[in-house]
Amino acid sequence: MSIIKRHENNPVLTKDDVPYSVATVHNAAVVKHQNQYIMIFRSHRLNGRSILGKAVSQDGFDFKVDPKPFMLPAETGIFAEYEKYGIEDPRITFIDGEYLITYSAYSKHGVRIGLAKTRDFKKIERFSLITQADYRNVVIFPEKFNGLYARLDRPHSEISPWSVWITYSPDLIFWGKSKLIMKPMQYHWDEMKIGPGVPPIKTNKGWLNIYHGVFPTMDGSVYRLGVALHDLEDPSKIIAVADEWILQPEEIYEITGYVHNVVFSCGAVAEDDGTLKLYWGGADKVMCAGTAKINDLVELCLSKPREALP
Ligand code: BMA
Repeated sequence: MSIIKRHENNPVLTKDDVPYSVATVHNAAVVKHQNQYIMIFRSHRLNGRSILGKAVSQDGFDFKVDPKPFMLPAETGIFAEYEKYGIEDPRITFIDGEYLITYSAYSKHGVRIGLAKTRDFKKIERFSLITQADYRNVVIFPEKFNGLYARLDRPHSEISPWSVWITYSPDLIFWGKSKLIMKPMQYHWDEMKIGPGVPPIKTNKGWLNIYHGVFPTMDGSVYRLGVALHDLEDPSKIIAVADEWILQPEEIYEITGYVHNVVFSCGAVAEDDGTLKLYWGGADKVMCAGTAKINDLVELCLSKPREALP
């Protein structure tokens, strides 16, 4: 039995649900805001570059897409220079009364991370570009540690496989104190690269980190999801990384699409009853949803761990 239960109506959102022209709907962040579920999803336009759309749901599964896109690449100012090739893979963290949206900004200079803020998902303010080039997958913790914001990030590396780092900031502009905290494991489902997925979820045993891991095959790379647990007070300390994945491409809409064999998550909602609603892109083409017990994910880390830094 799978630890993640796929929703019966998967895929829950596809390009056919979008009232403007797109080729895909995937890799969405989802948050609960004023008793509604807000989904900010990525779509490829028909020129191959990405934009962000917004959809709203009352139950977390049945979403209605806004008539217009939520965020397009910036046209003026410093952001325009770095978003020309599109904006991708949003993640959302609620902290100090506002939602922080991190996203990958693509341009001829490479990929770096932009940070935008909103309080109501109507007015958005682009705030800062928080990495240089060659970073993806930045998730911000929903609490500060010793007065500092903390993020998990994933710089590119040619020497060592792509790994998860932690970095801190006093103001969401200047970032430092970076440290490598988790690496892929050789000849393991995540041996090629790992990257943060869902912004960390607080549990009584630690911060739950749902990440993606990639394995190279003769038929291309396979993207799966895994879990790790970080210390509540010092999130640079990893308590345990689960040895087994929690989700892999199995359904037809995960096996084939825009890029085949991909499940990729940027968001989840932790409900008060201990259920997690998890969202993932299927084959970079559709949005899927499922549920899990948060305790089961925590227990998987604790009962079947592997080394964090092999
Ligand atoms: C990664 C990113 C993701 C994508 C994944 C699978 O490198 O581009 O947005 O879902 O590859 O194609």
